[in-house]
Amino acid sequence: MHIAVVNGPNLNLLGVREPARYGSATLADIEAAVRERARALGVEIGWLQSNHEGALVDAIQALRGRADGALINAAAYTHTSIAVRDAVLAAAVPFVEVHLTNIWGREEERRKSLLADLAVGVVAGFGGQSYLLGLEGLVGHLRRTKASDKSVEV
Ligand code: CA2
Repeated sequence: MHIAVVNGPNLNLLGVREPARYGSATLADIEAAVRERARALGVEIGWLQSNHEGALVDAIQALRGRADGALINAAAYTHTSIAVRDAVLAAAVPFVEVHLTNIWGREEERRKSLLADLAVGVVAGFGGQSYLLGLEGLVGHLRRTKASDKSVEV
């Protein structure tokens, strides 16, 4: 099973700036923890971070038929990008939306997500652990739904 992890703008600054809000873990620390949990779950991980909306759109489009599922933290594009939403719709890959912070407890402009209604689920507010919780939830969901797909394949 292949899971793609897609990270949006400024997440490359984690651990370097604003540790009081986003924690002291770097994105590389979170990646290492996700890869370790993925090994334990027996799934493969692809990892991407970009500060560019078009690069994220390209990467999300390319998931179609290649990834079984995705974890997406589109960062600020979560709240603004219809282009990222359209790419997620086109990719048609089950995904969990993850956030380090509880976006509904923050400023008004961060309280809406243009992706959440398309997601299998959303995990927000647990720092880097949101990614691990999202991964476990997503893999469980995919294993349950793939198992039920097989039961109708006769
Ligand atoms: O809580 C999250 O995961 C966010 O997606 C993080 C985004 C923010 O724009 C979203 O509203 C919620 C920010 C990514 C990291 O931005 C940094 C900015 C300065 C220093 C360090 C990180």
